Amino acid sequence: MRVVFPEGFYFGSATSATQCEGGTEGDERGKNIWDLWYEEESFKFHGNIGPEITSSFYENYREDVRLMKETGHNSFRTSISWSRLFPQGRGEMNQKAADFYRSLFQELRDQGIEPFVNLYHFDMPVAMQELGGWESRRVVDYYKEYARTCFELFGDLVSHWFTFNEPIVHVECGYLSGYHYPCKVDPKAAVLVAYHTALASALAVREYHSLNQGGKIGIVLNLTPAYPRSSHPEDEKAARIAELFQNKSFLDPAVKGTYDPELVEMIREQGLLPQAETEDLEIIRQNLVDFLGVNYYHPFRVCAKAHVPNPMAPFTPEYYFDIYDMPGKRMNPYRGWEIYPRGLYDIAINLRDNYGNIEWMVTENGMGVENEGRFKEDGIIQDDYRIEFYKEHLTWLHKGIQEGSRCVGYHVWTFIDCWSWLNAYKNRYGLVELDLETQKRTIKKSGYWYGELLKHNGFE
Ligand code: BGP
Repeated sequence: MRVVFPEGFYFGSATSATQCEGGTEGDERGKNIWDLWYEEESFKFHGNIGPEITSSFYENYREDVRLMKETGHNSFRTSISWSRLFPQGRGEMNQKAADFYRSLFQELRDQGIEPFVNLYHFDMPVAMQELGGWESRRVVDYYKEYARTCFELFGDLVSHWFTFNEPIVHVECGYLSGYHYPCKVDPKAAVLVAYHTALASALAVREYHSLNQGGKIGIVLNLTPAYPRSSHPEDEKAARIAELFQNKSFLDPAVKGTYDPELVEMIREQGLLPQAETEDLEIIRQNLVDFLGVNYYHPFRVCAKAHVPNPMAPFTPEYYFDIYDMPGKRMNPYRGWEIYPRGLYDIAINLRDNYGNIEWMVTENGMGVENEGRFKEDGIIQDDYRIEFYKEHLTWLHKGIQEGSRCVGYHVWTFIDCWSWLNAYKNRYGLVELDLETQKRTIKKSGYWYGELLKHNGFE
């Protein structure tokens, strides 16, 4: 069986500024919340490794773009670091940062690699966090100004933009569970942050469209399809509610300009509904994305709640459902995530049938593995498990495309092993291995396989 993708399909990989760039003395970048958190509580980061050096992409990008060519990239996603470009989040711009990004995007173009550029990947500038971060309506406006500056500075080189990466993550991790700075447990703030983020995204879309640069702008969402334990009506209800919080909370405003009334009602019932200005709701309603990025790693299995929730405990969406631990599920034990390639097909069909068959692409899919050095033979990591993982996901994606879903690309996470937030360098995802000590790059077996994938626009 041959799996062949449509002509012009985008193959490539994704990374983000904080996870790969690092920096140099005198690069004049400002700090973001990850720099700050690491200074305050470095013990929380695996192996005590922080974001200062990561994969030294800031210095090595030229060499790295050449490696992209070798590993089958016709496209690549990264993000701009807001605090690198504006050390204070606004006001004076760091010219060195502007030069770096221009030169990177130019280099990609020169090598025939289409840049996909994201404006925000979990990395709030410290100066903006001090103003309240996403809890603050002012910060939403500063983000809008930052976004506009990016379009003006780089819009001649970049024609695919994303406003945010996985916005539900900074909501949940930053304001419900303590896995991202500012580590608050404050459901009311979480809802406000979610709403402000959707508004900020719509404002960036509006700015971009007003400049008529001819490209496209979207948002990257981690869509984790919710599956019920059984067909019992209460299990099915649990899945529907999980879907509302996990997926529809950002998908609906971005693609349809609306919020699902059932979700709004539940949030109201919990006393968490923010004060929304009519004008702001109108901005969300009118400024829809042109296309969608979808990150997919694992499904979400849920069931009806077994116990009445503690009425004193701070609200989380799990007030309405339990996580279902399905017997025999296939696991990536290093990351603790279930592997379920068919999920990608279900996403494709959902977008086709319920979201106007919007154009979309897979913006992340991948497998993080711990201690990969043990798979090294003849100096190359033999990551056959990763090749299998990609093949299975691509096969299901392909089926979705054949059935009419408008998916235009597939990006793996990630290009070179990168720094993964609290997990730092524990799990490696790259097509290219990084030696942390020497920063030497070595293409893995999957990297060579990916090169062949692009050449044949598919695989056997
Ligand atoms: C996604 C993020 C990425 C990346 C990836 C892998 O949620 O967009 O930034 O980190 O997940 O997950 P992790 O790094 O937590 O293993």
